[in-house]
Amino acid sequence: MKNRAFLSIGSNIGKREMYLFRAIKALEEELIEIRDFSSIYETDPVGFTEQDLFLNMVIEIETSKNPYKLLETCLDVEKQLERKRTIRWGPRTIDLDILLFNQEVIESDHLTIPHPRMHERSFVLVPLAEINEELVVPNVKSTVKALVSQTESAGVRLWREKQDFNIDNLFI
Ligand code: GSY
Repeated sequence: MKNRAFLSIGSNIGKREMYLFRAIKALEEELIEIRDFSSIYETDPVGFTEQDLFLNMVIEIETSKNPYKLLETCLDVEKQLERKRTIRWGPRTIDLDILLFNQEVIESDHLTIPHPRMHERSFVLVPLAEINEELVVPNVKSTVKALVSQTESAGVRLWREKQDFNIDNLFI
């Protein structure tokens, strides 16, 4: 069975855009199909604020993997991209978060879906709304559009428009 999921991708170390694109390429090599993607946004850091600006985007994927296998794949891709993380919430070459997996609600020791902070993070909601603003976040029972309108999005600025890069021929 094919599952639909949404992933958030972020980077704030080094060649940030290259890390986003390399993550997408690595996911494709792991048999994950990219169905849609957002523009890239430059975003103010949330959590630990004394760090560089992030680039963030969201992708919609299709996969036959279950959510736990998908998490393993995301962690593998982070490892491949030499993710360095010395401080919790601190700088990283790449961060891959599963936001939504079909309309499932999962709360296990290692995995929480929907992502527990997605409904309050404009760096996730703004790019996600670009893909599908009518999508319902099942645990909070709100559409992405409604959540965006309740969130301060001043720290999220369009950096590269979707139409200005070719997901099938990424420059990395
Ligand atoms: O959870 C994702 C990593 N992260 C980010 C991020 O990707 N973007 C911004 N703007 N702030 C962040 N804080 C953390 S932690």
